Amino acid sequence: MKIGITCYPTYGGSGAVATELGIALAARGHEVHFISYEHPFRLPHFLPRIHFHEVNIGNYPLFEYPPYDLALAVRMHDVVLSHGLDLLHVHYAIPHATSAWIAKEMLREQGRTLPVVTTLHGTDITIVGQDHSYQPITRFSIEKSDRITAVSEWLKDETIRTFGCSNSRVDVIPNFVDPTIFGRALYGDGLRNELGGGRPVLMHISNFRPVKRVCDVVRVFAKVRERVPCVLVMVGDGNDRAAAEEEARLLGVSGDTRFLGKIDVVAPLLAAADVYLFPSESESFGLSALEALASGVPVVATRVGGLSEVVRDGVTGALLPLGDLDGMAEATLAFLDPVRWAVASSAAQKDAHARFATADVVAVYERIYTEALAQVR
Ligand code: GMT
Repeated sequence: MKIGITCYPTYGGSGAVATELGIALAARGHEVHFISYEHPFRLPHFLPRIHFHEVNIGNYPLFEYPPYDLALAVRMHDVVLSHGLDLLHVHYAIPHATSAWIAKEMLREQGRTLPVVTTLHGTDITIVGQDHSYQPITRFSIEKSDRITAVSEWLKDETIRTFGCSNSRVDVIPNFVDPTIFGRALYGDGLRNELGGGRPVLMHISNFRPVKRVCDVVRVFAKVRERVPCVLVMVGDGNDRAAAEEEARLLGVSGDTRFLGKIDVVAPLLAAADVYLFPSESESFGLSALEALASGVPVVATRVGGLSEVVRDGVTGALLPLGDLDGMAEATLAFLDPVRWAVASSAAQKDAHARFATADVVAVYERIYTEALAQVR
């Protein structure tokens, strides 16, 4: 198949999933065309059967707010025609599903049908889609998609609750992880020793947006460190980084906290961690939690959104109420016991590899594509 994929190319879960999906599809023989404003961050510069088409928004002085969604629709239309694409798969409803619908309507005028598959990732439904300015167009664009997928049962329910969309079928297809990249035994102990100097390593990876509650990560770490010597490694960057750094200073733990900034290749880092901290306010799935589990790292997280579909409470990690920092610190301390850690680490890796392996999940997307093609013919 020739598949067009549109996603946010910069740091973020939906872009990571879309890019890994494109790479996996190309490895299975499909031709994949990424259409976006920048080269996706997880995409190496050359891979067979993968193409990148940049959306150019121009710089016409009248446009204080250049209409990216229109430029994207035009680029989608172009690429579909010039490369003979079979379908478009857009990740994140706004504005990608809307642009895809416009491109599809332009093609219809030319007598060409084009199936559009939309994958909902989370904040497109929970935050952006509920903003009054975007609500009606989000609902419209979701309903106009030929197939809709959501990354968790929770997000599917949330989509139906928020938007109605009762006539639309939503298939749940979870995030996935490559067991040949994320795994404890794939990397040595060198990085763990480098980061912690022999002490346990607590880790958090995100885009440091308010929804991730990065200051809570630091607070939980400070409570744990009062009882057991350990270090905290914070990976990523975003609006709340300065506040988290300040919190570490105020709590007197900045000497044992390292802020590494944005790092694209996270598998070796995760394999060097002992416990992963994920105190999010909302999380439709939690890709980084899955990547941690697949690396044999027990996850201590909040019981929000789709996280309970990913983390098995008491087995592969612990789920606590939002804001229960004492509970998260106690759960972390429990996992730092070497015997408990070994059992949880092995269970985490096995469970993640068994339920969310790339090959299995990508096959489900392929089935959805085949069905969408049959539907529009
Ligand atoms: O929150 C992020 O890290 C970015 C956001 C996105 O859409 O780029 O992530 C969402 O999609 C991920 C991939 O499907 C999910 O694993 C995340 O849980 C989800 N984030 C939220 O729901 C807050």
